[in-house]
Amino acid sequence: MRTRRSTALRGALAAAAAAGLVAALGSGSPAAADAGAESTATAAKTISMRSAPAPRFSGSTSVASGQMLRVRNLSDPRQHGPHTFTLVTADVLPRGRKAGEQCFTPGKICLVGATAHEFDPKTEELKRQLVEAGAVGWDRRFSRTSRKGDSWYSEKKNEQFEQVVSARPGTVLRFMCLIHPEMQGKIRVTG
Ligand SMILES: [Cu+2]
Repeated sequence: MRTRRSTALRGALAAAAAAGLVAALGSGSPAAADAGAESTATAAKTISMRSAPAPRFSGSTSVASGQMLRVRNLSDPRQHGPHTFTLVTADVLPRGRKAGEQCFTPGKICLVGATAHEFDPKTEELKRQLVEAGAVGWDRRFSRTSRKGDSWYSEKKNEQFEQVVSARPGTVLRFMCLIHPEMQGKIRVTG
């Protein structure tokens, strides 16, 4: 069955981005403004959001606990719309060919994540660009048991955001894009 919800949510996000309805979030966020500053202690590791040939993540496969992890959007929003970098546990990660469609149903990660970002499909407004849970920094994953995790939303090319990796050494942080559930990746946290 074709999911109207999936199409509607994607369309809503894309429309919101095109109309610039949520543009103020990007430029107004202190976190986004600080993101251009270089980390002086240890060079930041980077994960990039890319759109060619298909939406995907690329970049570092390991990062030290306590090190900065930067996420940057190198994708043209007119091509595939906005992206999110969302930490998730393996059990909520969409799998299989139909995973994308099923992701936008109640209780599934895409809808849960969009709700955490305070995205309202009726008004097409996304009120929260950064969802921060657990300790400050990248550590908390969206999971079945504790619903809320760390997630950053971006709809502008060359926009970037960085914060410290607060997850413990030995953790494997899996991540995905709530808008393109097929965009998935993982990064190992070292000591
Ligand atoms: Cu995406």
